[in-house]
This record gives sequence, C-alpha cells and structure tokens, in this order.
Amino acid sequence: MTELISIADCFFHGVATETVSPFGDGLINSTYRTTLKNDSKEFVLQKINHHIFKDVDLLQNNIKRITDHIRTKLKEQGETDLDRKTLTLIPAKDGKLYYFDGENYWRMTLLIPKSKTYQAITPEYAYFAGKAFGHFQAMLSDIPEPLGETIPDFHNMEFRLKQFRDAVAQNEAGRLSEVGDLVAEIETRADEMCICEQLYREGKLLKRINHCDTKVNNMLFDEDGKVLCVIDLDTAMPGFVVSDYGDFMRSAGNRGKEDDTNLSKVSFNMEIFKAYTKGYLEEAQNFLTPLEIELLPFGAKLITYMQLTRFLTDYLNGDIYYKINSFTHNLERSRAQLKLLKSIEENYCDMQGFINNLVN
Ligand code: GN1
Ligand code: MG
Repeated sequence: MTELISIADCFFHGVATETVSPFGDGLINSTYRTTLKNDSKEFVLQKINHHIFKDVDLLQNNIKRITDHIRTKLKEQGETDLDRKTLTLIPAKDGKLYYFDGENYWRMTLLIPKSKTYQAITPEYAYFAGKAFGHFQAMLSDIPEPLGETIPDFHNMEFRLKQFRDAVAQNEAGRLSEVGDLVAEIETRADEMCICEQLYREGKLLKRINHCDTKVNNMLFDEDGKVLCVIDLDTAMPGFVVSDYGDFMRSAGNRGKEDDTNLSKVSFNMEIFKAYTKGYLEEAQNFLTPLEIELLPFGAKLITYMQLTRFLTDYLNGDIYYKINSFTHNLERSRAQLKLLKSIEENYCDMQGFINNLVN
C-alpha cells in the first residue's frame, strides 16, 4: 500500500495521495481506485501489463490521440459534461503519459464521477449501449492517421488459430487429453471463422478503428442507464467492425457469466441482441457497408469462438495470459464460451432476419 501511494504521488503536483485500493475486474492490467488528501476528485491508477502491451509508448500515445479526438468531437457537438463523456489521462509529474518505476509501467486517469459498470444489463440499457458504440466508432472514423496496433494481430482469427494449434502441438501443461472434445469443436468451425481475413485480402472488407474489447463492463453508465463513455482503450486499433459488435453480444448477450460453471445458465439473449442492434444501427447504418451489416450476426459467433479459442489456448499453455482464480478457470471459461457459441448458432437465422427487417 505505501508503495502504491508513492507511485500515485508521481502523478500529482502539490497534493498527496490518501488511499489506493483494488478496483474493477480486468483480466490483464491491475487497477486501483485512488483518492487524494483535501481533494474530492478520485482517480484510477493502473499497472500496465507490459508483457502483453509491449510498446507502452505506442499504447499511451494511442490512448491520448483517441481521447483528445473524442474530446474535440464532443465539444463540437456542444457537449458540456466532458469529464464524464470521455477518459482523461493524467500525465506523470515529468509530463510523460506514464510513470516507469524501473520495473513496471503505471498510468493514471480521472475516475468518472457517479458512474456504474455492469456485468449484465437490461434490453433498455443495451439499446443505449448500441448507440454509444455506434457513436464511438463514428467519432473515431476520421482520426487523422491510423492508430498503431497495441497488440499485433489481436483480433486476427487466423493468427489466433495458429497460436491454438501451436499450443495443441506443444501440450505444454499436459492438459490436451482432457480437452479433446473442445479441440474438435474448434477445428470443425475453423474455416468458417476465418472469412473476415479472407474477405479483407480480396479487398471486400475494410478495417476501421475498433475498440476490440467491447465487453459490457468496459462501458460506464449513469444513474438512468444512459452510457457515459467507453473505457479500457488499450486495444483500440484498426480491425473489422464485426469484432466490436460481436464482443458486446458475447458479453451482454450471455444470460450466464463468461466463466459460468453452471452451463444451463449460459444462453444467448435475443432481447439484448435486438435492443443493442437497433441502437447500434441507428448510429452506424449510414457509415457501414452492406457487407459489414450482413456480417454482424457472424461477428457474435466469431468473437465468442475467438474467446473460446483464446481461453483454451491459455489453458493448454498452462495459464500464462489471463488472470485465473483456479487451475481450471480457463477450462471453465472455454466450456462456457462453447455453450454460448452453440446458443448463438441456434438463433442465427432469427438474428439475420431481424437485421434484414431493420435495414430494409
Ligand atoms: C481481456 O482487459 P479485459 O480484462 O477487459 C482481454 C480481452 C478479452 C477479455 C475476456 C488485452 O479483457 O481481449 O476479451 O479479457 N484483453 C486483452 O474477458 O487480451
Ligand atoms: Mg476491461
């Protein structure tokens, strides 16, 4: 705690840190809520996982460019509640966008007052969330130069399958024999799941700035269920729009938890799908291509499948990537994602029909 306080102090001029306590439930970075003596503002301190985000300069510059761009856009649109509608990076005392303590990289942002996160939401909130992500993508559509890839090939399904197949071949943790059924489920869908990369090579599908981690708990809501802003901008980078749409469906559209061990609770919620899609298309229909719109339901399958593949890869590798609560955690996550994937597949025709009706 004293060590964390002295790290937090590296971001503030003339005021002292009072408390630093664990905050949030991210699987990658470590996050702390920070208060100051004699100042009512609160802050969020994060230890950046630099084994995963290897280029911290690029990472922090991306975030600065995104938040500055959004702030300018919001001002142009007449928004006044700016500190609640986008993240505010607090530079370290030396002016850098992070602080390096010789071992770890740290960053600070303003904690958005009177904001809430959810793991599960109602259709009404999903509608606002859909509008918010459509708006987020629209605001970033004219960022001057392409952003860097903070994790190269992050949502590239061909790359994720290669990592998975390497993990199967190496069987590092000796767990392969337990998961034969899951490996088969992944392999039978492998070709179908790589169509975005194929369409991109053929010049039919484009890349846009995406958030690439649009799970529901990366959105802040106000007291009325309206979205304040999108947080966790680490993975914002060029990608396919189906990624962001799909990750929200994977997280908010799941009746159970991402790591539910009670698989009977895990299924796809069509009411959330309908509400989110309606909100999203109200904002995004005018900039999406017909192919992108057609691929939206595929995005829900793709990102759930990708997450299954990534969790199982980590399980096979001996839990080197995601934070875990037990040695079977990544296996439980994989089984829950497979159950959700099957439920999305069952609803797939209805999803396509709903979108066709909306846009025609
Ligand atoms: C990680 O940062 P966090 O915990 O929201 C992961 C996402 C996964 C998610 C699964 C950089 O997100 O890609 O979808 O876990 N982020 C990274 O819950 O790998
Ligand atoms: Mg997060």
